[in-house]
Amino acid sequence: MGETPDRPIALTIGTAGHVDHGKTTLVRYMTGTDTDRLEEEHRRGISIVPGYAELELPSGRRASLVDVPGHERFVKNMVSGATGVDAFLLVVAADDGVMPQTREHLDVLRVLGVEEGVVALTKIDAVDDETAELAALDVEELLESVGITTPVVPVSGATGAGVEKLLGALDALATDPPDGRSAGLTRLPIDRVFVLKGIGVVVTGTLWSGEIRPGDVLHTASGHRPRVRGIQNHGRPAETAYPGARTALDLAGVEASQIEAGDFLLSRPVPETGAFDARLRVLEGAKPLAHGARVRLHHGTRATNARIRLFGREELGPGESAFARLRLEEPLVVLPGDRFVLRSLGPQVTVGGGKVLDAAPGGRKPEPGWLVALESGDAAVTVPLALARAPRQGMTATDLSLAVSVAPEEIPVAVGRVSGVREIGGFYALATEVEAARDRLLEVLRRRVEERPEDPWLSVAEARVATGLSVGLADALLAEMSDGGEARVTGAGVGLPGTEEVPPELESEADKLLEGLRSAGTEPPAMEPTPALRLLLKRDAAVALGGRLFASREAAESVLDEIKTACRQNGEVSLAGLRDRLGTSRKYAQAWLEYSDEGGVTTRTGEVRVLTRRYR
Ligand SMILES: Nc1nc2c(ncn2[C@@H]2O[C@H](COP(=O)(O)OP(=O)(O)OP(=O)(O)O)[C@@H](O)[C@H]2O)c(=O)[nH]1
Ligand SMILES: [Mg+2]
Repeated sequence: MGETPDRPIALTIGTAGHVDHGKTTLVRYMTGTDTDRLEEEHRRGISIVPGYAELELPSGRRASLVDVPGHERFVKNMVSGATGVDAFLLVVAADDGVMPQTREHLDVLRVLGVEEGVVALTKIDAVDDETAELAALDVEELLESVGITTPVVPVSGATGAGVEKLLGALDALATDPPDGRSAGLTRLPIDRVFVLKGIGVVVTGTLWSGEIRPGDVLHTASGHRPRVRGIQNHGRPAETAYPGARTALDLAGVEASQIEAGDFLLSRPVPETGAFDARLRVLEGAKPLAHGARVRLHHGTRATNARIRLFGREELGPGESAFARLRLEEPLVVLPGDRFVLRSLGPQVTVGGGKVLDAAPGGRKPEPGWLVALESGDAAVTVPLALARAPRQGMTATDLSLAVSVAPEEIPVAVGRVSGVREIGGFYALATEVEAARDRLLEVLRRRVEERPEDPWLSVAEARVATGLSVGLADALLAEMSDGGEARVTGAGVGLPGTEEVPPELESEADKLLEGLRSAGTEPPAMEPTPALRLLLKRDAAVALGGRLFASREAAESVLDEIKTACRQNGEVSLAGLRDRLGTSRKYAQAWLEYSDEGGVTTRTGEVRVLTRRYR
């Protein structure tokens, strides 16, 4: 899709930097917007919560600016503001140089995977050249130590010196929307919820992935399903919210009390998780992280306490990384590929973070190779492993994309390169499992024909069970076997091709048997249910009495008529009475009365039968 004039802003730049270094001043100079909205922020002269402004770049492109607070007490708000940003604007005051939150913010950004950005060396008007140069060196050293190469632009938020150059540098940033964060699924981490008079509940956030349009019904983890009434992007109505865009949604169908900052809005329900496996990194300047340590985990716009489980090691040293499990004290909506930030609980400082690999880990520790495969992102390895973890279930492109972190639309291509995995009716499954299921079903069908030639069909439910597959995958296999002429599948059941006809030998055997039953009349023979007899029963040409007695349908009708007549004449019929009427023995009369009771024609009262209400 090309650039359309109305396309809302989808590039979001987050400020970063130590308290009082001039972030808000610079944003105000560049945008005309005062991002310090709170009275308290003005009174104290510091930012407390993230603020938002729209920035026009020299090329005419526009970007969103998230202006975060620099005070060490509000790093948690900075983390929440930095979630979902595409690039950073690190602000360092030339009169102060690199300070603790300069480093910490840069750490947070790196942990979040935001490695692209520009540095503004500000307050340049307040220092002499030498001081400015020293500060610039200080910044360059910091950038080098973390492996980030980016221009350092001297500016002043007071005089506007250098701002043009800064805007040019920001304009030069790549603008790709956020990479593969579970594309296909819409996720908006909410940073603000408020009620507007005459409008209703409004939420804001930086859209992580997917698109939102008016009329969309979204989901929260708590089961609410708000409908999007309207979308705004920096105060202007928008038809679509794009990934990376600052987004305000006007919601129907949800109360302000049912939704809060920290929640995600999702295009479909995603289960919350209480634990996930990840690649965990400890920052170079941090203390070691011990197995079992409790930390503060920030994800999206939410934070919770979590405990670290290291696999087979006691601690993780500064600058080290390893696979680990994070056990959350409150569940989160987490997906593979998501970034998270860890801060220590004692002195609250950023100590590390990582990338989620498995959001639904099973067992006490991951199977060998599973996390390595997930981290490699190589679908040729991850897809078969993911399928093998849920044997015979099959997975849709959506299921797979969530499990192995490949966009759903890329799954067909990815799977196409994987041997041993096939697509069947919208499911992906291990080819060996599908073939084994096909063989099992054919075997059960063949046995069925042998054992019950008169009724060689399985019900659809029986056929599904015979495959041993999940219902969805079984149905996909049945459809494929039907298309391929391997099986006949109708609403009535599943059979082998050709089994729709009763074999002629069986047909003639049944004819002969029926003749016999008819001539036996009201004195039906006792017999074992043969295929021929079962065929007659199925066709309703014969009926079963108790004691393995079988009679023709005509005989049964005539006896029931006899019973009804007797009852209508005498109000009741006794065993002896029926015996005499039929001119038969007590044994048969008894069997017929029971048959009549069974069929709901009569009911027993004492020694006699009377007609049920239905036949009276
Ligand atoms: N001389 C001069 N003063 C500046 C400049 N930029 C900011 N200031 C002053 O520095 C102080 C702090 O500026 P802010 O813009 O609020 O700093 P901040 O980085 O947003 O601070 P927090 O959000 O609290 O971290 C204010 O008194 C500003 O007037 C500048 O370029 N030159
Ligand atoms: Mg500020």
